[in-house]
Amino acid sequence: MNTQEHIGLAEAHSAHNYHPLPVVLAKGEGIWVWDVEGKKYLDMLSSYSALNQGHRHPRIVKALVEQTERLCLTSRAFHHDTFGPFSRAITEATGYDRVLPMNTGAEAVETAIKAARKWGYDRKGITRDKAEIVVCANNFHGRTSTIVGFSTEELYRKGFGPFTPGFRIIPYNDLDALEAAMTANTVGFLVEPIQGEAGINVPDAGYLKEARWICNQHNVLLMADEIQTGMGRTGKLFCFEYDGVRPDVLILGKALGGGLYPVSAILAGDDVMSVFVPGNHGSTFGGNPVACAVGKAAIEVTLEEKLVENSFEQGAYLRTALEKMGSPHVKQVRGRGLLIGVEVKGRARPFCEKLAELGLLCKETHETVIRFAPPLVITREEVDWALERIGEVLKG
Ligand code: PXG
Repeated sequence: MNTQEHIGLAEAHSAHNYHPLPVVLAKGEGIWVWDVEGKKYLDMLSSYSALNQGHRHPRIVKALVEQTERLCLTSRAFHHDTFGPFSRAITEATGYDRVLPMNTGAEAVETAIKAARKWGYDRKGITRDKAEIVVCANNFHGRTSTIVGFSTEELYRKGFGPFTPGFRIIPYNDLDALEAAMTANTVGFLVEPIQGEAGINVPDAGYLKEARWICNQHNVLLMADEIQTGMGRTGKLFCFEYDGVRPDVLILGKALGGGLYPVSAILAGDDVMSVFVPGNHGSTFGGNPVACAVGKAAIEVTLEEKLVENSFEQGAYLRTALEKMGSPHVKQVRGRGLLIGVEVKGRARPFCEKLAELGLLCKETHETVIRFAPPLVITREEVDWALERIGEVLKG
């Protein structure tokens, strides 16, 4: 089947909850993908940062294949022999006491919400059902009905109510608003270190550091959603490191699955994680043998192949080069590491469509921002290859 036939088939038989570029992919390797016509593209989206290690990283594929040939699923009713090694690898890599694995990002966010609420009741003595969590305007934390309930994006919410109460929305990057939102019932502050879906919004330097201080003053958990910014994407293993702070709850997803399997998790200290007791939270597939094998390999590849350092280096190079282009279409270039947003004066989609024709895949976010987020295995020469095409599309 050709491109049009594939698209036609999908349109005929699936829900229309996406508006993809008209490209049908059939193969991927490293930073490259090929469509059904055999055309090759550089993947500068990386499945919204889930492909930090690149497509089909051999070591991660090997871990998955070996595991699937041995044991795939046990449920958490029994122990399995990949769970402990994964748990140790991720807690050692992050410095947290404990991990609670789930599958998708939204599930991990839901887990963090439940942890914070229960911590508030058990440890702070908050009156039953009164716990409040502070979140930011323009957040993106996933698509469950609780999570879209505290979104400020009408498209995400409209028609999906009634919503879960207990959330207070403040402007992003506004510390006075955070201080003012704190009440005796506040249990957590849920925040993205960079707002990816809102258009790669980078807060002021020190924002998380001050937020940490405010949370400490009010005995409130700082919960960082690093589903998109984590695992080296922003040039540090975690974006919160730029502010020299440590969140109480770290939320991971996307690239924890090594670009080939859904793996998410929350990490926290004993004090928070001990609110969970047998029976009050869980998931059939969370922490399954394949997920654990893949998650462990994903972390090892990220650290051992120095993807974090490469993200920092290539990110700085790409960003500087984009700024130096001095394109008349560009309003601002922003981001950290290899999470870069180019805000253009008009709509971003036509630029993305032209780039796709030239063999470079990327996606607009929030109408006016082109997101450049290639796999972290990209080399300097490959960044130059991308820059040539971007230069051609952004020139006057
Ligand atoms: N938090 C952040 C910061 C995210 O970027 C999620 C949570 C939710 O993860 P899951 O695995 O539940 O999708 C995200 C996801 C899409 C899409 O197609 C998702 C994201 C970005 C762009 C598109 O649903 N981010």
